[in-house]
Amino acid sequence: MSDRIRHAGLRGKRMPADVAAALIRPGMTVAMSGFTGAGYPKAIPQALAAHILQAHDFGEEFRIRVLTGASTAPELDGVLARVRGMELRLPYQSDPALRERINAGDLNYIDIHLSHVAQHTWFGFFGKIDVAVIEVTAIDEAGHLIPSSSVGNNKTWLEQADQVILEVNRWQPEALEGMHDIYYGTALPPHRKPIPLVHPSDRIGEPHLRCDPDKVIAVVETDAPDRNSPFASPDAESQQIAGHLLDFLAHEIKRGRLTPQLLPLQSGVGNIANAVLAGLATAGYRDLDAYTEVIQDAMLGLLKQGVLRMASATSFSLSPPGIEEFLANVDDYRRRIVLRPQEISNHPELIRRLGCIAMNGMIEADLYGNVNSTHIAGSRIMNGIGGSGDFARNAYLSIFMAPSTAKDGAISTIVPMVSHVDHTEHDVMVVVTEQGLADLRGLAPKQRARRIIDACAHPDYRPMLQDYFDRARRDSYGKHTPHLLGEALSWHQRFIETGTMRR
Ligand code: 0RQ
Repeated sequence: MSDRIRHAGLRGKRMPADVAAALIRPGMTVAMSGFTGAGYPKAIPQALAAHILQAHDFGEEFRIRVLTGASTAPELDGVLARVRGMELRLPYQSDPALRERINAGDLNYIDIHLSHVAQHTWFGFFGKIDVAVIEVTAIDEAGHLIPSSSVGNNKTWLEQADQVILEVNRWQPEALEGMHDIYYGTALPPHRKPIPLVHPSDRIGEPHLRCDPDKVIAVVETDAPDRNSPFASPDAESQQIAGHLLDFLAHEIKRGRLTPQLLPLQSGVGNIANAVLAGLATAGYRDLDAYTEVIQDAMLGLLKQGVLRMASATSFSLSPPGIEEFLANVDDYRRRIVLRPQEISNHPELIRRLGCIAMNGMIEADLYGNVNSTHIAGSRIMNGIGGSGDFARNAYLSIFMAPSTAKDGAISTIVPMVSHVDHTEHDVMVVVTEQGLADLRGLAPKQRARRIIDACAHPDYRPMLQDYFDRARRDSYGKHTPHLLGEALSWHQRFIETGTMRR
C-alpha cells in the first residue's frame, strides 16, 4: 500500500486508525473531508467513536465540533451521532441517526450555504480548527495530496487546521489523479480579485491539494468504499415533473430566451433530479454543460451519451452501479469531469456569470413562491439548505420541484405560508409539481398566487387554497401580499394535531 504514499517523511507517519484517533481530544474542532457520501474519512471517525464511548462509560464528557463539506455516511455522522460525540455539526447532513439527535435538541447544528463555509472559516466565525481529517487517493513524492471522490472544503481545512490527519484510501481509483482543479487564488476582502473562470470546463488551479508535511501528525491507510444507496427508478410523479420542466425548456428555446445548448445545468440530488436529467436525453438534447455541485448516476449516463459535453462539480454521489460504470470508463470521465472546491463550484460570482439553470427539490412552497427546503412543520430539520441557495439566488433560472402532496396526500406541499423560509419569493422563478409548472417571472404577488394555485396545487387542496386566498384578499391588513396571519400556519398546526392538513 505504501506505493500510494510516495513522500518519505509522510510514509514515516503511518499508524493504525485507533492510535491516530486518540490524538483527537474532547472539545476539539475537527474539520473532516466528505461531501454527499463521497470522500469522507472511513476509519478515524469510527475509531474516535469507540474512544468516545469508552470515555462516556467512565463518566467523562467527550464531544467534539465537526465541520465537513456536506453530508457524509453512517461511518462518520452515524457513528458519532450514536455515541453522542458531537456538540456542533455543520453544514449539510442527511444521516437519519444524526437528524434524530439534532431534532431531539442534543447538539447544535448550523445550516449555512455551502459556498459560505470556507470563507466563514477564514473569517474566524467558527473559531480555531484544531485538526483536519482528510481522505485522499494518494500522496506524491513532493507531499502533494491527490484528492479522492470529493473536494468539498479540503483546501481550507488543510490550510486552517493546526494539525492534519490523512486517510489514504486504496479503494479510491488512482485514475482520479488529474480530474481535480484546486484554485489557490481566493483572498479575503478587501483584497479579492475576479475568479478567472468563464466556461464550466475552465481549469484555473492545480490538480492536487497543497499540504505542509510538518502539520501532518498521522497517516492512516484504508481500503473502504464510499457508501451511497442505489437510486430507485423514477416514479410516475417524478416523470410528470420532469415532463413539465422539459416542456418549459422547449418553450424557452422557442421564445429565443435559451438556445438548444441551454445554459450550464445545476441539478440537486434525489429521484426528481434524476428523472429530469434522464428526460434531457429522451428529449434529444446534445452538447450541454453542467456547472453543479454533485455528479450523480444520471449525469454519468448523459456524459456517456453525449447529451452532456462536460460536468463541473465538487463531488460524486454515485450508487454502487454508478461507481462500477465510472471505474469501467474512468479515462473518458476524467477528461470530461472537473472536481473543484465547493467555494468555487457554488460561487455566486461564477453562477451569475455562467447563467446556470438551477433545479432543486423543496419541502413546500407558498402562494407567493417562498420556498422551504429544510424544515418539516417549521421546526424539524430534514437535511439542510445545501447549495440550493447558492444557486437559486444567482442562477439565470431558479426552479424548485416537489410532488404536490407528501405522506400519501396527508400534506399539501403548496401551503398558504411556508413554515420556514430558505428561498424567498425574490429568489424563486419557477415552481413545478406533477400537476403543472408555474412560471413566476415578471409577476406581482397576487398574480404569482393565482398561477401557483392553478398550476401546482393538488386538486384536493386547490379549493382550500383558493378559499384562503379569496378571504385574504378581502380581509388582509395589507392588500399587496394578502395574508390572514391568524390562519396562515394553521395547516401545519392541523397536521401536527391530526396527522393531516385536510379539514
Ligand atoms: O419523507 O423519507 O419519510 O418518505 O421528506 O422527500 O419527496 O423523497 O424528496 O428526496 O428529493 O428530498 C427538499 C428534502 C427533498 C431535498 C428535499 C418528506 C417526504 C420524504 C423526502 P420519507 P422526497 P427528496 C444540491 C441541492 C435541500 C438541499 C438542496 C433537500 C422526505 O431536496 O434536502 O436542495 N434539499 N441541495 O415524505 C412533510 C412536507 C414534505 C415532507 C417532503 N411538505 N411535509 N414531509 N416530505 N415534503 C445537493 C446538496 O446541496 C448537497
